[in-house]
Amino acid sequence: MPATEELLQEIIQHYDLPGEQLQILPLEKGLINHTWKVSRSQGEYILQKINTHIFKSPESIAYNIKNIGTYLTRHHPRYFFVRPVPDRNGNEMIHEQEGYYRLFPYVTDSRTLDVLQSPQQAFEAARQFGLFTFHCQGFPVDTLKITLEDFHNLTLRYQQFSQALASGVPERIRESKDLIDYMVSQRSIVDIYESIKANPAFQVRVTHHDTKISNVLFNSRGKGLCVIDLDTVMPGYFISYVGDMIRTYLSPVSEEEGDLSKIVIREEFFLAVWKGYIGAMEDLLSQEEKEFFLYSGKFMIYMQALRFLTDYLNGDSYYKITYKDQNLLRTRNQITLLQQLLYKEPALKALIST
Ligand code: GN1
Ligand code: MG
Repeated sequence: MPATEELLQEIIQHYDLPGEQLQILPLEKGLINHTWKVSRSQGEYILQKINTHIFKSPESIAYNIKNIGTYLTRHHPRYFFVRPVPDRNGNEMIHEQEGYYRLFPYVTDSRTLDVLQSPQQAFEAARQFGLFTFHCQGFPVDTLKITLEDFHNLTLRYQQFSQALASGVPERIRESKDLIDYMVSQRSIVDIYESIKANPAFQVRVTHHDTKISNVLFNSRGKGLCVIDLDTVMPGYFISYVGDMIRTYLSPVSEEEGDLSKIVIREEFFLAVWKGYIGAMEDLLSQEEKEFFLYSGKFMIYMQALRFLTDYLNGDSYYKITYKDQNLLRTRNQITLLQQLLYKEPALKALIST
């Protein structure tokens, strides 16, 4: 539920902010949380309401961000990290009339991108995600709270898919037989994930888990400034980072594209992700982890295809849809992307072999 103007004004009263209150305007960014821009005579802010249907424990988000913020301020004071503004009582999250809110300073001369246009932007974004984990290296990762249980647990996603095959909408199961068969045929991607979990060469690190391009702030010269939207920061593997960048930065069209011929892998964007991420994380990644750079793309694309297909088979209960069979189209889209990646695998591997 969007909040009323009155309620928003009330929330602002929790803070001790300089200047007079001028305006609160909605910012149409993001599908999950509601966001507003707060303008005062001295300074601007971003106010955000957490979506508690998805994030059942908003306090966990606040807890993680506060601890990471404190750690970064102490150990890497020059690393740019946007912390929520504390209210008069020092709280970084406010609970008001069933809703949870937080306020961020608006970073001057910053902007977000909705669509990735150049390899340089891919490089900058990959670098910022890498730098975030790099600077969190000494942070005790086990103390992070889990804000979304089993978020990137591919084993569980496969189980949910199998469950949907048993209890989903029968007509949909019949109609999507070719897609189901394909997903089953690629099950080895899950087996590899399981071997990664059992392999000590793969470290669990502080991981952002949502590398979409709009989660990076850029300045007017196109330089990456920092990562934002830390709600899904949890312990994780580097394949979650690199995988979702491969999934969302390499193709010129999004997961919503129905013309499958437009789904292609752009090699120069792959190379940019490699250079940006490895440039920041080189010293922390094991040789074995680096060898799974390309696998991480298969991991995330396959997982996303599984999640869309599972949701379709279950009657569209998770992802927002605006037309019938949208989740089926998204599944086809992601399967095509996976096939394109597999097709290009030798060329991509050659690009990054050193
Ligand atoms: C959801 O809404 P958005 O784009 O931030 C989903 C991601 C998926 C993505 C696919 C909490 O994220 O895991 O990759 O859709 N987030 C959640 O578009 O399920
Ligand atoms: Mg989305």
